[in-house]
This record gives sequence, structure tokens and C-alpha cells, in this order.
Amino acid sequence: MTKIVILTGAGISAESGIETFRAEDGLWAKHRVEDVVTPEGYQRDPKRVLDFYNERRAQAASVEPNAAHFALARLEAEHDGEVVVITQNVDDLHERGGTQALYHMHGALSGALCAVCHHRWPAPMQMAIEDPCPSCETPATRPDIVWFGEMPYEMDTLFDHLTQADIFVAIGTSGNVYPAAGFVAEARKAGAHTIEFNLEKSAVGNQFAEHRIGPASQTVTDWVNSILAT
Ligand code: BJW
Repeated sequence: MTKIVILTGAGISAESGIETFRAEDGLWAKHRVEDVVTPEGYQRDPKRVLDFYNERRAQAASVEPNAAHFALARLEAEHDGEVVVITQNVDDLHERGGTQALYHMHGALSGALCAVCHHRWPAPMQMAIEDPCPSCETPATRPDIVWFGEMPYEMDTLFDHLTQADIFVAIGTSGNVYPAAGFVAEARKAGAHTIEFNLEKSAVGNQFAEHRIGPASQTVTDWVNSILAT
């Protein structure tokens, strides 16, 4: 039975209406990386960081999963083998599309984290720096998101999945951010067939055996249909 491991990035949610990071009009055209996605940026100006994520939380709640999210959920339900989705995205469109075996390696907008005692709780729609931690009561709330210089979540489990993969697929990710950008190399080392879905070849595109160029809603749906037909 074939094990399929799928890495997704911002491109899979783009057709739902969520901005990517590195597009010309993407998030990094409007915000400085060091201001909003680093622990140092949060220390300097926590309100700016909470506002950045409050806006993105509201945006994510206002959109719907697209055909690519639904196709991956159908693959998981109907494929005669294991399907695991690892997402770098912090939105909940995979869950709302029906995917169950899912890892949020960069955290989720739905989570709050205490910067002092590391207690976790569900994030309100609008987070404010005055919000006390429900456990230690310090007003040090932050989103439960992995910033640059922090360790992505569940790495040991993710590497275990990668070493067991028969097929490794990356969808809508630019291949600029590690460790996710290194997953294709891990999967190849383990003997997996590798396929990249993107509008263009990514920064690590040369490492993939196969490319499907085009919008994910179309290319991923076609691929899932072809896998389920065999
Ligand atoms: C479509 C489409 C459509 C559009 N259909 N496709 C030097 C060398 C190597 C590493 C480092 C280095 N210096 C520092 C590092 C480490 C650093 C890093 O990688 N830096 C690089 C910038 C060089 N990484 C870290 O710090 C990470 N932690 C870490 O490494 O810990 C140590 C460790 C050691 C050993 C093992 C393991 C770990 C943490 C990284 C945290 C990333 N955080 C962010 C922000 C937080 C989340 C959030 O707010 O949402 O995560 S940055 C941002 O980039 C976000 C994303 O998840 C991530 C990836 O972006 P993604 O998804 O690829 O989006 P885009 O916009 O870049 O690309 C979209 C793609 O979609 C494009 O290709 C489009 O073409 C495509 N597309 N429409 C198909 N319709």
C-alpha cells in the first residue's frame, strides 16, 4: 500500500483568497519580516504583531476551502493506503475541507500561547496584549505560531513520515523556508517519487522528479482523480 506525504504552502490557499507571502503584492510587500514573524519583533512591538495576526485570523475566517483542499481530503478518504498532510499554513482550510491526518508545522491562527509560561489555549478572534494567560495570569499573550529562529512543531514525527513516504508531493510552496524546503531531499533519500505542484518551479524545484505547473485547484484535483482511478 502506497504512503503519500503531502507538504502544502500558502499557494494552496491563494485561490480561496488568502494572500501568499512572497508574491509581488503578498504579505512581505506590506510588512517587514523582522517586525512581524520573529520573537525579537514581538518583543519590540507586541501590538503590531498581534494586529498582523488579528487581521489574518479575520481574513481566514471569511474564506472557504477550495477544490485543492477538498481533493486532498477525498484522497485521504478513498486512497487504499496512508495519506498525511503537513501544512506550513496557519489557516484552517485543510480541516474545513475534511483532511484529518494533518500537521500544522508552523502553528495555527486558532491557538494562543503564553510567552512566559508557554501555556496554550484557543485564541479569541482579536488578541490583545493586555489579555492575561489563563494559567499564570501574565499579560504576555502571543499567537501559537512558529517564527523565524523557532523550532517548527513535531519535527521528529514529520521526519518519520518522510522516511516512510512512497510518494512526496509539495503544493504551493516557494521552497525558501527551512526545514520544510529540505523535505524533498529527505523524501528522495528514502526513495520516494517526488512531485511539485506550483505556478512555477520553486527554489528547490530542481530536486523534484515531476512538475505539475498550474493553479492547484485544477492540477491537484486532476492528480487526485488519476490516483483514485488506478
Ligand atoms: C501557487 C498558487 C496556486 C501561488 N497554485 N501554487 C540559512 C539557510 C537555511 C536555513 C536558514 C538559514 N538562515 C536561517 C534559516 C532558518 C530559517 C529559514 O528558513 N530562513 C530562510 C529565510 C533562509 N527557518 C527557521 O527559522 C525555521 N526554524 C528553524 O529552522 O528551526 C531550526 C531547526 C533546525 C533543525 C531542524 C529543524 C529546525 C522556522 C521557520 C518559520 C517560518 N515562519 C513563517 C511565518 C509564520 C507563519 C505565518 O505567519 O503564517 O511561515 S515565514 C512564511 O514562510 C510562513 C510560511 O509558512 C513560510 C513558507 O512560505 P510559503 O508557504 O512557501 O509561501 P510563499 O509565499 O513563499 O510561496 C507561495 C508559493 O505558492 C509560490 O511558489 C507560488 O508560485 C505558489 N502559488 N498561487 C499553486 N494557485
